[in-house]
Amino acid sequence: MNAEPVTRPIRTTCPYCGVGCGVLATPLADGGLAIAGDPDHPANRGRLCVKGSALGETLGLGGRLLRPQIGGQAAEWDDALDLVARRFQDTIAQHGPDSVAFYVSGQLLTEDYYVANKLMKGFIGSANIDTNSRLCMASSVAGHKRAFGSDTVPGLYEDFETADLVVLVGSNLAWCHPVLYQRLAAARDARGTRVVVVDPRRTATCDIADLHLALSPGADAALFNLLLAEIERRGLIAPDFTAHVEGIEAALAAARETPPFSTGLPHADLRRFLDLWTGSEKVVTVYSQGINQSDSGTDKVNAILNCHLATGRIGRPGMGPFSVTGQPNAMGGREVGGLANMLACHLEIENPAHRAVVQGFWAAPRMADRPGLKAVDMFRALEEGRIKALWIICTNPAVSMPEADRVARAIAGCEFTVVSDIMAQTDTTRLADVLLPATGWGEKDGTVTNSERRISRQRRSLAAPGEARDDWRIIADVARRMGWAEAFGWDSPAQVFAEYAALSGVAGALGGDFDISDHADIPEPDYDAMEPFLWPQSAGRRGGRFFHDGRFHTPSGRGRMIAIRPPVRRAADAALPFVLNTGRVRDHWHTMTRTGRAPRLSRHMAEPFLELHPQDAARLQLAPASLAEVESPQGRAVLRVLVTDRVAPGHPFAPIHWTGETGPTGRVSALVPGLTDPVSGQPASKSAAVAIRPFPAGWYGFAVSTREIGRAGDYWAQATLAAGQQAELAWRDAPQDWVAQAQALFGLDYEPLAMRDRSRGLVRLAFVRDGLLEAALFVSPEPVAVSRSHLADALGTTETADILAGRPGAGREDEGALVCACFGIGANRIAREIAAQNLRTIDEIGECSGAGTNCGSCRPELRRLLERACTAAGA
Ligand SMILES: Nc1nc2c(c(=O)[nH]1)N[C@H]1C(S)=C(S)[C@@H](COP(=O)(O)OP(=O)(O)OC[C@H]3O[C@@H](n4cnc5c(=O)[nH]c(N)nc54)[C@H](O)[C@@H]3O)O[C@H]1N2
Ligand SMILES: Nc1nc2c(c(=O)[nH]1)N[C@H]1C(S)=C(S)[C@@H](COP(=O)(O)OP(=O)(O)OC[C@H]3O[C@@H](n4cnc5c(=O)[nH]c(N)nc54)[C@H](O)[C@@H]3O)O[C@H]1N2
Ligand code: SF4
Ligand SMILES: [Mo]
Repeated sequence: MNAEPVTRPIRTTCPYCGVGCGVLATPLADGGLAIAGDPDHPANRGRLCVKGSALGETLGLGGRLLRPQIGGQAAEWDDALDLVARRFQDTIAQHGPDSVAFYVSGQLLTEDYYVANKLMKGFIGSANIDTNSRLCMASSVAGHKRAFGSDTVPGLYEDFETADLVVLVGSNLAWCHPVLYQRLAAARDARGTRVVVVDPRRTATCDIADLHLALSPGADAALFNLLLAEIERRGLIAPDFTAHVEGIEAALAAARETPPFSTGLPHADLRRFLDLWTGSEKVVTVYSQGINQSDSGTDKVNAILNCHLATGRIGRPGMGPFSVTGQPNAMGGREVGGLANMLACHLEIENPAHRAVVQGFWAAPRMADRPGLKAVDMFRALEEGRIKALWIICTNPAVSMPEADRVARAIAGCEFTVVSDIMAQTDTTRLADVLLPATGWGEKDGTVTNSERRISRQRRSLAAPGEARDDWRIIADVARRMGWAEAFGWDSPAQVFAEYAALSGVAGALGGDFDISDHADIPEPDYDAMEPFLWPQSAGRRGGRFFHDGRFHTPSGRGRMIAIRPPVRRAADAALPFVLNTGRVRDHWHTMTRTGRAPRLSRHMAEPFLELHPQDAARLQLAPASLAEVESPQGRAVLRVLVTDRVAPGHPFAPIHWTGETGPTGRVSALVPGLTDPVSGQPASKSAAVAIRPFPAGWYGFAVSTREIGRAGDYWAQATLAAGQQAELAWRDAPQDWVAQAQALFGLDYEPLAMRDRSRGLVRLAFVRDGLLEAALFVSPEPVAVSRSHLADALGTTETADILAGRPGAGREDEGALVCACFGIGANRIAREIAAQNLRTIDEIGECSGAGTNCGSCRPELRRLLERACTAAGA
């Protein structure tokens, strides 16, 4: 290994969340990349969170899809592309354009997205292209369009720093937009910004909250209606601004009717919120999936926008509503028209003038003239055989779609499925007829747009592995084979971007706000050198904020307030008494195809879990660390029980990251119904009605191995370690012979060291060869009590003397659960340092141990450890 730099750092952008941090990637002699934050990028000014910092660890070629496959066999590119083009052509010829579909992703680059959208909407002549952004941003898009007439985020990140009050609604910013969270936390330290978190769950984000409103799930529209009524009562409606807004009377009337007890909040908390919001002119209301992923998500968005429109607190420094985007290019996808109900450049598919303009620009033979199928309906149409050929690009719907089991069956049953991915084995690639290897982050060139409308370059720093090709090129190659060589004849992503920028100028001339025509026909060197910029960027306009001038994109030119009637909550079905909330953990990204490969990112949360309130746990007789079986009419999951009062009784939480690859019984979207918001079509992924019962585990197991761990038992969840893998296991019934079971798990045929404690039913087996620990399996009738970090650290080493004791021997210390992923520092070490050195602040912990001083993602956890130490000391 040679970790010397071989070239200067390449300026690029992180491929994870929508903060869109600039990254400096330095190619190393050993083929890897050194990763650092780009001090010159306006989104992060040098900061990175733990996922961004660990990018270099996710780039190995193990598991990559390196050649095209047809029917599971390696194939030549020409054969694969010919087959895809022919099957799509034949299907269209026989059954019409609406019998085919593309399901794409907010993780595609703008250039990839533009090409896919052009092919489907202008050339195939159907709008059956939808994106995983339907599961993510659709309600925000629909809410923006209702209120503003366009899908425009009015504000900028710097507003978080200049606001006096920041309200985070349904957003776990600390874990999901960590660098933006750090910017907010720094502003709060510097100038005392008030922070309110609105979330039924007490998340890490609450660490910096002056007020946490643990409202009843789904009660957000009621909360913001109550706020709107309070705004009116206090005379805070801004008449100069509302002169440019319609619908105010109806919205106020609906708000006045909202009963004050409909949020589930204590009166004093509600009062404090109303006082804070109405009392702070400079207020930013940030919202994310707790708002969007709801069967009334669009109404919730408009309930928030109403308050900003009524007070004129919009598009001015330090104030405005702010929808944070999830994926790195969720925003870019909205701009190119990746959703089934949009055209490119914010133009409307249902507007004949818009269609004609785009058709003319593309010289398109057959324009789609009505919206296509939205994600949930698209997979239903697949199930019913109405869609006969599907191309899935850069997303893993067999895991992430609601009713995921049903979606997986529909994909398996489709006559012809193509999947473009970077990885060979995912729950979705397994179902494909044709697999196309794509280049991934670091290997491709293009642009992305972040949450504040800033367009940045992703730049290539590594060669394409194997035969992988760029997504835009793969799609264009298929289009050329379908007979549209000229329209898809680009040679580089720069040329695609130049065409797109030119089209945006045409859209801008129609009055649209998305206009980057300064870059129309951009030459290659300028594209290479492009600096991050805010849109719009055209002859007349440059970045900045929107709507402070009262000019909107609705037909009347006025903004729109919407009368919101919060839904009446349904009584829970007695058979499905729990409302399951789902979301993300700090160190993993979605279906973990990349973050799951980094040992550093896999130790924070190593298996699928269920956060359950102590009352629920007691009633269900679920002990901490036991397993729960969760069932809904759509599916079933088995999850580790984490008993905590961070969640409310009746409202457990489970993370979304585990898959058939990493934890086959932990696929939580299999539990989620295909219920959607009527306006946006976005699924209600945060509120699945479920039943919960103890999983009857007779035996629990924990295994580590220097090689891949085979599947066994009735529960199995795997994670990557620096020296191999670990797995959590459970069996209903004991296997005949534990040694044989262990040998099968590890693919080893020799006798392990063994310890059996018959009174407690413990079996501990360690495979030691030439003094090195190759593998170990610990089993117990109770959840296995062993220091995971101790076994993980001993793996592949000669530190085997005390291995069967399950904890470090004298003179060695146990790290405990990982807290700081950057420096590998565990909870036990931090607790010891706090006690020994009498540490009082997070910064002191940092000075002493390094924890929390790099990316800062673990600072909320450090604060909790400090609090725990203080409580213990005081007790
Ligand atoms: N670490 C990490 N970061 C990520 C991602 C990742 O996979 N991992 N994914 C990225 C993507 S694509 C996205 S979309 C974003 C998502 O970012 P967030 O939306 O911040 O994340 P989630 O965990 O999905 O959900 C946010 C919160 O909504 C709360 N919630 C549930 N129901 C309600 C409700 O009725 N009302 C309110 N007010 N809140 C509710 C949940 O308790 C949860 O804490 O994260 C991005 N960043
Ligand atoms: N229950 C529940 N379900 C949810 C959510 C929730 O909160 N709760 N959140 C929803 C949200 S907001 C989102 S965004 C989705 C995310 O869900 P998905 O989009 O399904 O998740 P990812 O794991 O990001 O999938 C990306 C896939 O693209 C591959 N890939 C990576 N880079 C490239 C590339 O450059 N080219 C190609 N062709 N492939 C690439 C990866 O290997 C991976 O297989 O999940 C949704 N599902
Ligand atoms: S906050 Fe983290 S995941 Fe998001 S863009 Fe920045 S480094 Fe990447
Ligand atoms: Mo998302």
